[in-house]
Amino acid sequence: MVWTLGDALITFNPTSTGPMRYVSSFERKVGGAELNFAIGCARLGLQVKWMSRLGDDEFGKVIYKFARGEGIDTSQVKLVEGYPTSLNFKEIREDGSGKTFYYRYQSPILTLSNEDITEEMFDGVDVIHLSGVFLAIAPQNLAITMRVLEIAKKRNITVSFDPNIRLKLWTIEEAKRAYTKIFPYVDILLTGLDEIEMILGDASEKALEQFAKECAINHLIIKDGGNGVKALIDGEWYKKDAFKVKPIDTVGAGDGFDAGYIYGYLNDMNVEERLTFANAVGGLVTTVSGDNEGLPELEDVEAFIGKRKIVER
Ligand code: KDG
Repeated sequence: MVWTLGDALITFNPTSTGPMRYVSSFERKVGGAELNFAIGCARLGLQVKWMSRLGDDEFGKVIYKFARGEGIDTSQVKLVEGYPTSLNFKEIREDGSGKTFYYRYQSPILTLSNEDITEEMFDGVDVIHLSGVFLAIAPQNLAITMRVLEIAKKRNITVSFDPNIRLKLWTIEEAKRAYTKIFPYVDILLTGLDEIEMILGDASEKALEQFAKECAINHLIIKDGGNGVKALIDGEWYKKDAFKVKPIDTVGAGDGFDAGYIYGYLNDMNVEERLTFANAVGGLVTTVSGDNEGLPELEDVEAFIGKRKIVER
Protein backbone atom coordinates (compact mmCIF):
# COMPACT_ATOMS: atom_id res chain seq x y z
CA MET A 1 0.00 0.00 0.00
CA VAL A 2 1.09 3.58 -0.70
CA TRP A 3 0.57 6.28 1.96
CA THR A 4 0.67 10.01 1.44
CA LEU A 5 -0.11 13.15 3.40
CA GLY A 6 -1.05 16.64 2.28
CA ASP A 7 -3.35 19.57 1.75
CA ALA A 8 -5.89 19.69 -1.04
CA LEU A 9 -7.53 22.61 -2.74
CA ILE A 10 -10.49 23.49 -4.85
CA THR A 11 -8.83 24.40 -8.13
CA PHE A 12 -10.43 26.93 -10.42
CA ASN A 13 -9.34 26.26 -13.98
CA PRO A 14 -9.85 29.16 -16.40
CA THR A 15 -12.05 28.43 -19.38
CA SER A 16 -9.81 30.67 -21.53
CA THR A 17 -6.08 31.29 -21.69
CA GLY A 18 -4.26 34.52 -20.89
CA PRO A 19 -3.90 36.84 -17.89
CA MET A 20 -6.27 35.86 -15.10
CA ARG A 21 -7.47 39.44 -14.63
CA TYR A 22 -9.28 39.11 -17.98
CA VAL A 23 -10.70 35.64 -17.37
CA SER A 24 -14.27 35.71 -16.16
CA SER A 25 -15.21 32.06 -15.99
CA PHE A 26 -13.61 29.09 -14.31
CA GLU A 27 -14.37 25.42 -13.87
CA ARG A 28 -14.41 24.12 -10.34
CA LYS A 29 -12.01 21.24 -10.01
CA VAL A 30 -9.86 19.61 -7.34
CA GLY A 31 -6.10 19.84 -6.78
CA GLY A 32 -3.24 19.39 -4.35
CA ALA A 33 0.08 17.78 -5.17
CA GLU A 34 -0.23 14.82 -2.79
CA LEU A 35 -3.88 14.23 -3.65
CA ASN A 36 -3.02 14.28 -7.36
CA PHE A 37 -0.35 11.70 -6.62
CA ALA A 38 -2.86 9.55 -4.72
CA ILE A 39 -5.35 9.77 -7.57
CA GLY A 40 -2.60 8.77 -9.99
CA CYS A 41 -1.76 5.71 -7.89
CA ALA A 42 -5.39 4.70 -7.51
CA ARG A 43 -6.11 4.97 -11.24
CA LEU A 44 -3.15 2.72 -11.97
CA GLY A 45 -4.57 0.16 -9.57
CA LEU A 46 -2.42 0.70 -6.47
CA GLN A 47 -3.96 0.70 -3.02
CA VAL A 48 -3.43 4.18 -1.63
CA LYS A 49 -4.23 5.98 1.60
CA TRP A 50 -4.25 9.79 1.82
CA MET A 51 -4.10 11.65 5.14
CA SER A 52 -5.48 15.17 5.18
CA ARG A 53 -7.67 17.79 6.81
CA LEU A 54 -10.37 19.61 4.84
CA GLY A 55 -12.76 22.37 5.79
CA ASP A 56 -16.14 21.22 7.04
CA ASP A 57 -17.75 23.17 4.23
CA GLU A 58 -19.20 22.54 0.77
CA PHE A 59 -15.78 22.62 -0.91
CA GLY A 60 -14.32 20.25 1.67
CA LYS A 61 -17.13 17.83 0.88
CA VAL A 62 -16.44 18.14 -2.85
CA ILE A 63 -12.81 17.11 -2.33
CA TYR A 64 -13.68 14.34 0.13
CA LYS A 65 -16.25 12.77 -2.18
CA PHE A 66 -13.95 13.16 -5.16
CA ALA A 67 -11.12 11.32 -3.39
CA ARG A 68 -13.47 8.56 -2.26
CA GLY A 69 -14.86 8.25 -5.75
CA GLU A 70 -11.35 7.62 -7.00
CA GLY A 71 -11.03 4.67 -4.64
CA ILE A 72 -8.54 6.35 -2.30
CA ASP A 73 -8.64 5.25 1.34
CA THR A 74 -9.83 8.41 3.12
CA SER A 75 -10.07 6.95 6.60
CA GLN A 76 -7.41 9.46 7.75
CA VAL A 77 -9.14 12.50 6.25
CA LYS A 78 -11.17 14.70 8.60
CA LEU A 79 -13.39 17.66 7.90
CA VAL A 80 -12.66 20.36 10.46
CA GLU A 81 -14.72 23.36 11.48
CA GLY A 82 -13.40 26.91 11.45
CA TYR A 83 -10.89 26.44 8.65
CA PRO A 84 -12.17 27.06 5.12
CA THR A 85 -11.06 24.65 2.42
CA SER A 86 -8.18 26.17 0.45
CA LEU A 87 -8.63 27.59 -3.06
CA ASN A 88 -6.34 27.85 -6.04
CA PHE A 89 -7.07 29.95 -9.13
CA LYS A 90 -5.05 29.11 -12.20
CA GLU A 91 -3.86 31.16 -15.14
CA ILE A 92 -3.01 29.17 -18.25
CA ARG A 93 -0.98 30.25 -21.28
CA GLU A 94 -1.36 28.96 -24.83
CA ASP A 95 1.46 26.43 -24.33
CA GLY A 96 -0.21 24.90 -21.25
CA SER A 97 2.12 26.52 -18.71
CA GLY A 98 0.83 29.07 -16.24
CA LYS A 99 0.62 30.58 -12.78
CA THR A 100 -1.29 29.77 -9.63
CA PHE A 101 -2.94 32.15 -7.20
CA TYR A 102 -3.51 30.59 -3.80
CA TYR A 103 -6.11 31.41 -1.18
CA ARG A 104 -4.87 29.02 1.49
CA TYR A 105 -3.85 31.21 4.43
CA GLN A 106 -5.82 29.25 7.05
CA SER A 107 -5.55 25.83 5.51
CA PRO A 108 -7.41 23.10 7.43
CA ILE A 109 -4.20 21.04 7.37
CA LEU A 110 -2.91 23.44 10.07
CA THR A 111 -5.04 21.48 12.54
CA LEU A 112 -2.95 18.36 12.04
CA SER A 113 -0.47 17.64 14.83
CA ASN A 114 2.25 15.18 15.76
CA GLU A 115 -0.21 13.25 17.92
CA ASP A 116 -2.22 12.39 14.82
CA ILE A 117 0.68 10.29 13.54
CA THR A 118 0.73 6.86 15.14
CA GLU A 119 2.89 3.86 14.36
CA GLU A 120 -0.07 1.56 13.68
CA MET A 121 -1.15 3.84 10.86
CA PHE A 122 1.67 2.38 8.83
CA ASP A 123 0.66 -1.27 9.10
CA GLY A 124 0.73 -2.68 5.58
CA VAL A 125 2.36 0.42 4.04
CA ASP A 126 5.10 -0.27 1.44
CA VAL A 127 5.83 3.27 0.27
CA ILE A 128 5.41 6.65 1.98
CA HIS A 129 5.27 9.55 -0.45
CA LEU A 130 5.78 13.08 0.88
CA SER A 131 6.07 16.42 -0.81
CA GLY A 132 7.45 19.88 -0.16
CA VAL A 133 4.00 21.45 -0.49
CA PHE A 134 2.96 20.04 2.89
CA LEU A 135 6.18 21.36 4.42
CA ALA A 136 5.75 24.78 2.86
CA ILE A 137 2.28 25.35 4.32
CA ALA A 138 3.32 25.67 7.98
CA PRO A 139 6.55 25.43 9.99
CA GLN A 140 5.05 22.78 12.32
CA ASN A 141 4.67 20.43 9.37
CA LEU A 142 8.39 19.70 9.51
CA ALA A 143 8.01 18.04 12.92
CA ILE A 144 5.06 15.99 11.62
CA THR A 145 7.10 14.95 8.59
CA MET A 146 10.07 14.00 10.78
CA ARG A 147 7.81 11.82 12.90
CA VAL A 148 6.58 10.04 9.77
CA LEU A 149 10.17 9.60 8.58
CA GLU A 150 11.32 8.17 11.92
CA ILE A 151 8.53 5.60 11.78
CA ALA A 152 9.40 4.80 8.17
CA LYS A 153 13.01 4.20 9.15
CA LYS A 154 12.06 2.02 12.09
CA ARG A 155 9.72 -0.04 9.95
CA ASN A 156 11.94 -0.15 6.88
CA ILE A 157 9.32 1.49 4.66
CA THR A 158 10.48 3.02 1.37
CA VAL A 159 10.31 6.83 1.42
CA SER A 160 9.67 8.80 -1.73
CA PHE A 161 9.88 12.59 -1.74
CA ASP A 162 9.13 15.34 -4.25
CA PRO A 163 10.43 18.78 -3.20
CA ASN A 164 7.62 20.48 -5.19
CA ILE A 165 9.09 23.91 -4.43
CA ARG A 166 6.36 26.54 -4.08
CA LEU A 167 8.04 29.91 -3.68
CA LYS A 168 4.65 31.54 -3.15
CA LEU A 169 4.46 29.62 0.14
CA TRP A 170 7.99 29.91 1.54
CA THR A 171 11.48 31.07 0.64
CA ILE A 172 14.15 28.91 -0.93
CA GLU A 173 16.24 29.28 2.25
CA GLU A 174 13.40 27.93 4.38
CA ALA A 175 12.85 25.13 1.90
CA LYS A 176 16.54 24.18 1.87
CA ARG A 177 16.68 24.08 5.67
CA ALA A 178 13.78 21.63 5.77
CA TYR A 179 14.99 19.49 2.86
CA THR A 180 18.43 19.10 4.45
CA LYS A 181 16.76 17.40 7.41
CA ILE A 182 14.63 15.19 5.20
CA PHE A 183 16.99 14.02 2.46
CA PRO A 184 18.90 11.51 4.60
CA TYR A 185 15.64 9.56 5.08
CA VAL A 186 14.72 9.52 1.39
CA ASP A 187 15.10 6.45 -0.82
CA ILE A 188 13.44 7.86 -3.96
CA LEU A 189 13.85 11.56 -4.71
CA LEU A 190 11.64 12.76 -7.55
CA THR A 191 12.66 16.34 -8.31
CA GLY A 192 12.44 18.87 -11.13
CA LEU A 193 15.78 19.86 -12.70
CA ASP A 194 15.12 23.52 -11.84
CA GLU A 195 14.35 22.48 -8.26
CA ILE A 196 17.51 20.48 -7.64
CA GLU A 197 19.48 23.35 -9.18
CA MET A 198 17.87 25.73 -6.69
CA ILE A 199 18.52 23.35 -3.79
CA LEU A 200 22.12 22.35 -4.53
CA GLY A 201 23.23 25.33 -6.60
CA ASP A 202 24.90 22.85 -8.97
CA ALA A 203 23.12 20.15 -10.94
CA SER A 204 26.18 18.73 -12.69
CA GLU A 205 26.44 14.94 -12.74
CA LYS A 206 29.37 15.09 -10.36
CA ALA A 207 27.48 17.23 -7.83
CA LEU A 208 24.41 14.99 -8.07
CA GLU A 209 26.47 11.85 -7.58
CA GLN A 210 28.08 13.35 -4.50
CA PHE A 211 24.71 14.45 -3.12
CA ALA A 212 23.07 11.04 -3.71
CA LYS A 213 26.02 9.33 -2.02
CA GLU A 214 26.03 11.63 0.99
CA CYS A 215 22.30 11.22 1.59
CA ALA A 216 22.19 7.54 0.53
CA ILE A 217 19.46 8.27 -2.03
CA ASN A 218 19.25 5.19 -4.25
CA HIS A 219 16.84 6.66 -6.78
CA LEU A 220 17.58 10.25 -7.77
CA ILE A 221 15.09 11.08 -10.49
CA ILE A 222 15.41 14.42 -12.25
CA LYS A 223 12.36 15.50 -14.21
CA ASP A 224 12.77 18.06 -16.96
CA GLY A 225 9.28 18.36 -18.44
CA GLY A 226 9.21 18.04 -22.23
CA ASN A 227 12.96 17.32 -22.27
CA GLY A 228 12.52 14.03 -20.49
CA VAL A 229 14.10 12.55 -17.41
CA LYS A 230 17.54 11.72 -16.07
CA ALA A 231 18.01 9.24 -13.27
CA LEU A 232 20.83 8.14 -11.04
CA ILE A 233 19.82 4.75 -9.75
CA ASP A 234 22.13 2.70 -7.55
CA GLY A 235 25.09 4.67 -8.92
CA GLU A 236 24.20 4.34 -12.64
CA TRP A 237 22.92 7.09 -14.93
CA TYR A 238 19.89 6.63 -17.19
CA LYS A 239 18.17 9.04 -19.59
CA LYS A 240 14.76 8.89 -21.23
CA ASP A 241 13.16 11.33 -23.66
CA ALA A 242 9.69 12.64 -22.92
CA PHE A 243 6.79 11.57 -25.13
CA LYS A 244 5.76 14.16 -27.69
CA VAL A 245 2.37 15.48 -26.63
CA LYS A 246 0.41 18.68 -27.17
CA PRO A 247 0.17 20.18 -23.66
CA ILE A 248 -3.01 21.98 -22.63
CA ASP A 249 -2.36 22.29 -18.89
CA THR A 250 0.97 21.21 -17.41
CA VAL A 251 -0.05 21.41 -13.73
CA GLY A 252 0.03 18.00 -12.07
CA ALA A 253 2.38 16.38 -14.61
CA GLY A 254 5.09 15.94 -11.97
CA ASP A 255 2.65 14.29 -9.56
CA GLY A 256 1.56 11.96 -12.35
CA PHE A 257 5.17 11.09 -13.10
CA ASP A 258 5.73 10.31 -9.41
CA ALA A 259 2.70 7.99 -9.33
CA GLY A 260 3.92 6.23 -12.48
CA TYR A 261 7.39 5.81 -11.04
CA ILE A 262 6.08 4.35 -7.78
CA TYR A 263 3.80 2.02 -9.75
CA GLY A 264 6.81 0.77 -11.70
CA TYR A 265 8.87 0.45 -8.53
CA LEU A 266 6.23 -1.62 -6.74
CA ASN A 267 5.64 -3.78 -9.79
CA ASP A 268 9.32 -4.62 -10.27
CA MET A 269 9.64 -2.96 -13.68
CA ASN A 270 13.23 -2.57 -14.83
CA VAL A 271 14.61 0.97 -14.89
CA GLU A 272 13.98 1.52 -18.62
CA GLU A 273 10.37 0.36 -18.34
CA ARG A 274 9.81 2.36 -15.17
CA LEU A 275 11.07 5.62 -16.65
CA THR A 276 9.09 5.09 -19.86
CA PHE A 277 5.96 4.34 -17.87
CA ALA A 278 6.38 7.37 -15.58
CA ASN A 279 7.08 9.63 -18.57
CA ALA A 280 3.90 8.39 -20.22
CA VAL A 281 1.79 9.13 -17.13
CA GLY A 282 3.30 12.62 -16.75
CA GLY A 283 2.88 13.37 -20.45
CA LEU A 284 -0.73 12.25 -20.52
CA VAL A 285 -1.60 14.53 -17.58
CA THR A 286 -0.66 17.59 -19.65
CA THR A 287 -3.08 16.74 -22.45
CA VAL A 288 -6.19 17.37 -20.34
CA SER A 289 -7.30 20.52 -18.51
CA GLY A 290 -7.15 20.22 -14.70
CA ASP A 291 -4.56 19.08 -12.16
CA ASN A 292 -5.58 15.40 -12.23
CA GLU A 293 -8.24 14.76 -14.88
CA GLY A 294 -5.54 13.60 -17.28
CA LEU A 295 -4.13 10.99 -14.91
CA PRO A 296 -4.51 7.75 -16.85
CA GLU A 297 -5.69 4.31 -15.90
CA LEU A 298 -3.31 1.41 -16.44
CA GLU A 299 -4.79 0.39 -19.80
CA ASP A 300 -4.52 3.99 -21.09
CA VAL A 301 -0.80 4.06 -20.28
CA GLU A 302 -0.27 0.67 -21.88
CA ALA A 303 -2.09 1.78 -25.02
CA PHE A 304 -0.11 5.03 -25.10
CA ILE A 305 3.25 3.27 -24.93
CA GLY A 306 2.14 0.69 -27.48
CA LYS A 307 1.84 -2.30 -25.15
CA ARG A 308 -1.89 -2.74 -25.64
CA LYS A 309 -4.42 -2.04 -28.34
CA ILE A 310 -7.69 -0.36 -27.44
CA VAL A 311 -10.73 -0.85 -29.67
CA GLU A 312 -12.29 2.60 -30.01
CA ARG A 313 -15.36 1.92 -32.16
O1 KDG B 1 1.56 19.69 -8.38
C1 KDG B 1 0.29 20.21 -8.67
C2 KDG B 1 -0.11 21.12 -7.59
O2 KDG B 1 0.75 22.22 -7.67
C3 KDG B 1 -1.52 21.64 -7.65
O3 KDG B 1 -2.48 20.63 -7.73
C4 KDG B 1 -1.85 22.56 -6.52
O4 KDG B 1 -0.95 21.59 -4.55
C5 KDG B 1 -0.94 22.50 -5.32
C6 KDG B 1 0.03 23.54 -5.13
O5 KDG B 1 0.38 23.78 -4.00
O6 KDG B 1 0.47 24.18 -6.07
